Amino acid sequence: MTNVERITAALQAYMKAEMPEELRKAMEYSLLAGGKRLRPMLCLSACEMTGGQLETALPLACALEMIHTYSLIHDDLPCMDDDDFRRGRPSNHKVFGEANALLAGDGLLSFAFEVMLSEGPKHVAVAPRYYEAAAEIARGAGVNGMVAGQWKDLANEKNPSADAATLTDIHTRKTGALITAAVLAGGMAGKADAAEMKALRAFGAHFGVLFQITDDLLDVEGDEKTVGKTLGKDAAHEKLTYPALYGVSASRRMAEEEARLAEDALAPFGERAVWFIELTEQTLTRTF
Ligand code: GRG
Repeated sequence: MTNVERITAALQAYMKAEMPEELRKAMEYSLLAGGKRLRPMLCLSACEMTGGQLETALPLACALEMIHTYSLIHDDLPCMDDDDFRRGRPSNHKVFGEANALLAGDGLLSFAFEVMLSEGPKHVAVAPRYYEAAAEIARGAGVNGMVAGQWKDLANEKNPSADAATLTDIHTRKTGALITAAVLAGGMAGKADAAEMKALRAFGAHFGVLFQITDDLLDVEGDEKTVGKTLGKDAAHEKLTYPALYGVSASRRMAEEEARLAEDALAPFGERAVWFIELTEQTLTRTF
């Protein structure tokens, strides 16, 4: 079984918990619709790279994917980005209605914390920093992380005076914070020492920017079928993005520079970082 299959199997198992059937359907519709499973993979891989047990990181990884999926459902709502397609199928609110989509997102967010916290006692003896990892995920998702980034993103639509510092701040929070939390949580579930945690943080920061720049570029140059969502929306909403501020070629060069910095940050791990290096290279040329 690959790690992506392990994550999907664990998500399916968690979703068998008792809850109203219609709510389960709405949550599963988006959670089990595919997606790259990037954040949970970062978490599991950081745990493995730092000498930890995969089972310890699995509840944290699943919680990351639930939180990420809730953010996508809410982001697609008409009151936010108003997107009709996500993960290659109609957005959650198109199928279940706005109120139910809102609740499916709320359900995934709260269930993420239920899973992380209720699984803790099983893992804390082998991973004493397990709850610290859960707190890191909460910070990444929360009021100074992803939620703050989304807030600032919406506040800066159609803002002609928005500058490079604002762009960096928005994306460091909106995309980077949960990605960084994923690798840090993996390191805490593993046996990362202080120097390795510092390296993971630096990798997360640069990889997060790289991921966001390539996301912005896909919105300009990607293929809708392959990406699985409506493209060209950033320009339509007059969003502050890398291509809008710097142009496509300069954005591509910035992505290459962030990839180099992300790979440099992995130096302390030597050969053990091979999965992260490959991921970074693939992200540079990703088509979805
Ligand atoms: C609603 C609080 C709240 C936050 C929303 C995730 C997000 C913040 C907005 C989505 C819009 C967007 C394009 C964000 C930047 C990059 C990003 C997070 C893309 C989606 O993540 P992927 O590519 O998606 O990992 P999959 O479907 O593969 O999991």
